Amino acid sequence: MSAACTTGVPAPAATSAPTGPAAVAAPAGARDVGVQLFQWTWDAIAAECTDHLGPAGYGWVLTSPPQEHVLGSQWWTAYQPVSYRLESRLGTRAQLSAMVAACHAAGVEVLADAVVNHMTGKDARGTGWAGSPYSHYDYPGIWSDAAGDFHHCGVGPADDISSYKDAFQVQSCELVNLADLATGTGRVQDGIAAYLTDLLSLGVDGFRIDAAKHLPAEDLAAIVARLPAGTRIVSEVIRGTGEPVTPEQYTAIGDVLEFGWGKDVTGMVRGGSLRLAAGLGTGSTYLPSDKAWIFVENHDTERSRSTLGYRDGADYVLANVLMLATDYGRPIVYSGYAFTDRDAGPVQDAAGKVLDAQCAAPVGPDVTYTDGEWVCQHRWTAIEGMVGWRDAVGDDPVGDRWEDGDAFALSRGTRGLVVLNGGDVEVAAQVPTTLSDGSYCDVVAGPAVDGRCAGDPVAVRDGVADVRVAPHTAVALHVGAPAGA
Ligand code: ARE
Repeated sequence: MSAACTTGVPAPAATSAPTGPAAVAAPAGARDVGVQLFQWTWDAIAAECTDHLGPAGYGWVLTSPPQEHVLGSQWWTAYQPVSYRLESRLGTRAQLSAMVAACHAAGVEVLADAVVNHMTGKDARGTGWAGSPYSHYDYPGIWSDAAGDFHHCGVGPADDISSYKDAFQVQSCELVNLADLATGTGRVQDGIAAYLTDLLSLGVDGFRIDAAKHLPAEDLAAIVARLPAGTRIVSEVIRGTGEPVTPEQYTAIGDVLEFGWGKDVTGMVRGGSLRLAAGLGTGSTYLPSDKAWIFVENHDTERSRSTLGYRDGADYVLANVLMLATDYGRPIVYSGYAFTDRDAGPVQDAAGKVLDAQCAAPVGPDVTYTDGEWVCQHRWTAIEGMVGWRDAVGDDPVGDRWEDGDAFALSRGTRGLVVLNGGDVEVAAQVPTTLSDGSYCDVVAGPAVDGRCAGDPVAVRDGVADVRVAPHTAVALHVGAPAGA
């Protein structure tokens, strides 16, 4: 974990008591788990920080893009900026500011999705969400073709990227017709830095740089150099076979999203080959751990169905358990809404404002979600339990690994043990562990209530855990959750 990843916001006082006298406080350096609350309004994120994210131990939240955008009901209108006014269908500037304050009070940092590579992809004139007029290459008072603010690569009739194997096209042509900013000019760099600085002035802690692959790394570096030192930056650079623009080119600027992890864990879990989990994050096609942010899915892979998602139920949970258990990279839990149509936006009112997210009770892998319903993966019992597990193990490295058929286990120092079963039959096993002797609650099954574990307590004797793991589930023990308290 890079130093820049350590949360700078003080953790709130624990709201739930540890489960027993032997419970051990979370070590320093914990709370590194983030959650992408896709298309959540600012008001809903504020409430979620206070009521759930902070108490559950999430360290930070990634929002959807906050700037003024084109009109339309689809989710992706957010990725077509019209101006940098902080007025969107997710909320106003005042609501955004209040959300950041509420999250910080709950010990949760806020990262905003920064769309800085391009403006709109609309060929016709229009008006944005906040009333700003625009045309494809003219954004009054901000950018214009006359000022040289846009690239026109001259490749093909529409200036669109036609080959990702050509770095010039990737960084100077248009991504799906989106007007491509000439980020090499000082004028454009100043304008983008001013937008990001405005967000920082509201307390935002850092940024996901959308479509970073499409900005030359030196242009992005010049923009980031205009921001205060320590601003958290994570670049979206998807590794593509044989492509000249690579994630490694962006690691000097900050951290980078590692798309390979979600892809590989998907194949592994779908194939029932959890014993291969030890190899996740190793090898030359992975970013170094201290630069990598990992996720099972994001809003794009959820729609392309290229990774596991909420519809995959138990397998999706297993992948999330692995992500939260590993010491490779920095994990991001994804939380969105149910959909059938790839383009469908979140539920909106008649004026187009997104309605505040509501998490129905119960939420989880066995619930059937109807279109538009908030899936609230971050509140699923197993995922929330593993966020607490990760906070308890802190920076302890992966120690012992164990495998048997479809089952896989790993320890994190002397603080935690996870045993996963990717197969179709129950696993009953004696798993070596460095946890001290005692009886532990399985936090994947849920939090202890009145001192009673939600699942079967697990005994550890002489460095061996005696576990039973149902098919396609996991058992997770940590020092902060002893049984029988
Ligand atoms: C929409 C319409 C288009 C229309 C356009 C302009 O769908 O038909 O032409 O508007 O009017 C999102 C949506 C897009 C949407 C866009 C703008 O996904 O559908 O277009 O918003 O509203 C590449 C990029 C990567 C990018 C992915 C999607 O490298 O950066 O494509 N991901 C981010 C976001 C997206 C967002 C954008 C960028 C744009 O996460 O949500 O788009 O802001 C290989 C390559 C990858 C490539 C991938 C897919 O794997 O290696 O680099 O990713 O193929 O092409």
